[in-house]
Amino acid sequence: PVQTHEAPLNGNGVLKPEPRLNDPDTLARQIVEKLTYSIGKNPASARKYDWLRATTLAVRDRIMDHWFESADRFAEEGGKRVCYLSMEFLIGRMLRDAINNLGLTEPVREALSRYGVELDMIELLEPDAALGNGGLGRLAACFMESMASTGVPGYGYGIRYVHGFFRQEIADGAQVELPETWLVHGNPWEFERRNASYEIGFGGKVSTIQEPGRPSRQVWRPAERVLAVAYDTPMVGWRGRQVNTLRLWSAQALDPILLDAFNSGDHIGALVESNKAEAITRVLYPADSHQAGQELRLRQEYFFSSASLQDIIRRHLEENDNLSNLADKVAIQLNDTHPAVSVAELMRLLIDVHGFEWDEAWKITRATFSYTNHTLLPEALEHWPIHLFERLLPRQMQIIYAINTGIIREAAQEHGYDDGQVAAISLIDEGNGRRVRMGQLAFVGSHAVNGVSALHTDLMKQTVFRDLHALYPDRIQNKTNGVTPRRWLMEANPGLTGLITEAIGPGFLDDIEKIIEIDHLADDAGFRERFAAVKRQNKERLANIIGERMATSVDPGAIFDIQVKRIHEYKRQFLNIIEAIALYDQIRSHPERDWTPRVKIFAGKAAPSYVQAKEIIHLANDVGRVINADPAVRDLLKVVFIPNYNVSLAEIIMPAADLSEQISTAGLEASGTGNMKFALNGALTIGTLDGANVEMLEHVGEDNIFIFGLTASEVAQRRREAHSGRSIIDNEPMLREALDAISSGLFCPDSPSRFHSLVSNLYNNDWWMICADFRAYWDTQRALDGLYTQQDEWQAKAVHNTARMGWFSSDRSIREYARDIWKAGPDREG
Ligand code: NTF
Repeated sequence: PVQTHEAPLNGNGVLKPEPRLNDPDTLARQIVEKLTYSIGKNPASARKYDWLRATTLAVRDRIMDHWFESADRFAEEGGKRVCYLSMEFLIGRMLRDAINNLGLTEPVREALSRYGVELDMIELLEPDAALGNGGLGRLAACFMESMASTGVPGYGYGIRYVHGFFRQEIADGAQVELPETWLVHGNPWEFERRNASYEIGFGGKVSTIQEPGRPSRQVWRPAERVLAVAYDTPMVGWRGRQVNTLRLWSAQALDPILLDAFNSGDHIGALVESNKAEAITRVLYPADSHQAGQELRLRQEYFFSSASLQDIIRRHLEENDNLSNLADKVAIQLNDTHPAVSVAELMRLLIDVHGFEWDEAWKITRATFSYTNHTLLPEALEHWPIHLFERLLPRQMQIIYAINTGIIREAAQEHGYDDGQVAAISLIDEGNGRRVRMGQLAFVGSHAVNGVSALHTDLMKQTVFRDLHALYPDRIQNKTNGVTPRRWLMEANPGLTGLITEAIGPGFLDDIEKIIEIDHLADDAGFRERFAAVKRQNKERLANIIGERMATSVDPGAIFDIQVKRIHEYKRQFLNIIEAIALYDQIRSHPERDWTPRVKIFAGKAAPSYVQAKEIIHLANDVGRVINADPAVRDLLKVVFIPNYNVSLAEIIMPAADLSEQISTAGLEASGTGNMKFALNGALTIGTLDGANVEMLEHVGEDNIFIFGLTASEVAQRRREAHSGRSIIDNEPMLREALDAISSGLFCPDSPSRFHSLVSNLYNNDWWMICADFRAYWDTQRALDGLYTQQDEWQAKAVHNTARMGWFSSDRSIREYARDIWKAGPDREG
């Protein structure tokens, strides 16, 4: 049949396109059409990148139809919408995800092959959308995909950073940060929506207006205004059933140029305002688990919060008479405290702009918001100096004081709180140069507050939010994280997906918990062998990349022992490196023993200002250089640091792991999500009882996961006792020798004292329990060495891991949020 592009109009004059055909012929024709008329190339002259763009545009056309359908359906059903406010969306590449979810992977592959173009090659040219730092941002991306896949009408709101997460290079072993430029060639996935733009104010004054016969009201006259302009990206759900919207805000000056200044010769001054405005959305702050504390960061937070709320309100008023039923129609999830200023901003909009009384505004606000906490690290908790807050957001500051007064009065009058208890729940930290505590603000402004794993939620109740939890005992609940099986199994590991489909049919693709049906195949030698063969292929692919990028050859027959994540002291890459050095030592001293070959692989970025984390990267590289070149280890051990860890690299690494390192100091990793991706792809975990590892243990069973080390409460106990590493080091020769080797400059002869402070911290303090956990870690690693030589046993455990990870799907997380917090989505609406 001939596919025409003349789309008929329906009765209302709305374009009703014919459904596009998805066969390779039609796709090939349309891709070439895009190449010709949108890119301006013909197949003969087109470069790979042109094919990528043409393919993206052809796929995007197909998404559009589903997108409009979803939007029409939500509008018709009038159900509740979920708005996910997040400073970060760490999406990665989008083409493979879109065509996978639309069922177009094979037809597109076939269509391109007719022109001698390989889908797998052009996919690699798409830049990662790296609008996030790590776990928190990647979780937001998994949640967007899962909302679209489970039928939740979800809207992501965030910032369209011009420069996403920095590109990492390693120069002489050290991290170098380079700007990331994902938008330089344009972004074919996004649509600019000039009609959805809002003014955002900063600074200025608040005055009280008293009109005769009316209550007084506050009017904020900002000194500065910028424009927030929306860019929309479609988020395609599984089987394309639903397409949701990710709306990212870009800042622009109201006047692009000050013509008066320009005409009078001040060419730079004429652009000052526009530069200042655009600076707001220029760069992603690269600090993970650490509060940035800069004014620009607070501007970013308020900018995207206010724009999102104005947008939510405008849409609500298009469909409803007024805002009193806002909470019935919209649930707003605050992803960590970065958008917590929204609580004050919604109050301002309700009271100052829409004429609500305080009490009703507060009721609506609380009923609308909910808040997810992602870390307990004190250095990560956001608190802003009052003077800065007041200068930038004077009206919001007034509102925060008023909220605080209400909460404190309630605590004192109804619950008899004394001064000490009041200070603990106050939104204002008086002890620390007077600061606004954003966690407290998010907590009191929300009807539900959640942690991201069972352990983390318990610790939230006992630590950061102990006092607020006592005051509002029903507010905190747990929502254990999950990962999307589309990106992290189907797309990242087509080999394993194919094998599972052969074994149990495709049902698990629609309901990942059905993957449990392969569990009994752990006993089937033939299945284990095929499972191991898939792993081997994935390891070979990674080995090739390591060979190409780093000129290091690694043996795919060795254990691939992998730790990839942000570099942080609490994640303890240092412990892993020390174990590598100890092993190196032992292999050299006992060449006669039967060592199991291992490749230790690291990747991850350090915050540019985090000195210790950068030293750890340097150490990993220095140690790798020495060990990999030492003929005495006979390739029994390799240490590799792969630069520039990002989502695309993770998609190659996760399926290639035998062993997943999840070794944070217990009590400090809120959940972890890499742990889930690895296990889903059949890696065994060596880990502490931390974050979601605890629940993984419950699901996979204690025979199939390798847990070691102090528990969270033991860590807390040792810290109270001011534990130091010295006595442990004195009694543990392997540890001592490894540390001596580092201190001696063995790995850094050019600068022997490079790692002195890293090592002396262990002697003096051992805050992260590296010495305390070393022996247990070493013993567990050696047990794993032994197990690896029993391939039948190892592979059976690997199969159990894959089979039992279905529960860790972000579809399950999203269903729980929808049911317990948002009261939205298909289950609720029937
Ligand atoms: C991270 N937090 C936690 O460190 C991880 O354990 C967790 O899996 C993810 O959040 C997702 O919940 C952060 O990234 C931040 F920024 F809050 F520190």
